[in-house]
Amino acid sequence: MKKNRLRIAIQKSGRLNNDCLDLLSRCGIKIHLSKNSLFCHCENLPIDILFVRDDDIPNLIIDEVCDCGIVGENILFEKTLTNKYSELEDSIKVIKKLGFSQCRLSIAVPIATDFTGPLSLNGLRIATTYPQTLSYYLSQHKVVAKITTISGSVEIAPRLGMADAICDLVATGRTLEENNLKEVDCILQSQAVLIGTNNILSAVQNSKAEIFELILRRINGVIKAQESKYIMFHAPRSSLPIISTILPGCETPTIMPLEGTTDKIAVHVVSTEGVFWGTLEKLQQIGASSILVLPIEKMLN
Ligand code: PRT
Ligand code: ZN
Repeated sequence: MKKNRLRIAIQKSGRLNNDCLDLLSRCGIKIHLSKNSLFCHCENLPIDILFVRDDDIPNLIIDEVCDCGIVGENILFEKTLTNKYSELEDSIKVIKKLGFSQCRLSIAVPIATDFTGPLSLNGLRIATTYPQTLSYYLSQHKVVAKITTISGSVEIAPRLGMADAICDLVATGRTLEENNLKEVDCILQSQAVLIGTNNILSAVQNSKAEIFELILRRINGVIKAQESKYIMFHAPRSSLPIISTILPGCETPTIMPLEGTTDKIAVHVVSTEGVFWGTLEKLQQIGASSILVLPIEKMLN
């Protein structure tokens, strides 16, 4: 059954789940979700989805139970240090950064604690769910501290007297603030990544590699579309040379005549970079009007 169907592991529930399902759906992967399903047959492509805890995804790929999966870089880094480094390097490849679930793994201490650098952590007890990454950071900075590994709610450890500092994921910083903690050093920046077995992209052509390449092309298209905008506006014909300097990342614009005038044109462009209000105001300053910015749903180049 496994042979020719691509198996993708994603988180069953939690912060990565929605974005993963959304990405798969944007890639045209149709699945029928039932509440407790751990395994799902894709209806329109030779793909199966496995729903698991995020921590299990790297090992499922190392063991070749799955061909690829989506996981946070924080988990991958911790697993890299946990497994023998070369073993993981030999069997897993980061194929694509996906841009969602951005966060950072940071050191935080109670607001009243002085912190002048990593050496301030000497002799302290630090609570974390990432003992390997923390241990790596401490040894890099030649700090000797006691690592207390706990599986959740790390941020309350200092209040409970269990730890003097923590090493935990931070996104907005609100959780730290609510627990009277301050972020003092960032160990690792993280986002969701598509990982796969080392041979998934190898030259050996088989139907699995083909389906993987198709999905990868679609993922690239989805990400490019998310970053891009379709911009339409009217502008004086004479301003054409400046337009491309105002809108960097634009493909060659489509120029159309406007009924009843020869000195004004309609311009349609795809901008592959974010379009900010300042950019639109600059267009307005060179005489552009009726400016519309539209999202792009799909993009194939
Ligand atoms: O059950 P399972 O093991 O699958 O899930 P989990 O409980 O281990 O992970 P989950 O769902 O909480 O997070 C999955 C992944 O989302 C993480 O491994 C990160 O890659 C990513 N991610 C992105 C985050 C956050 N942002 C995040 N803010 N993971 C956790 N947090 C927590 C953090 O631990 C802290 O408690 O949110 C709090 C801080 O958030 P802010 O916004 O207050 O700073
Ligand atoms: Zn987890």
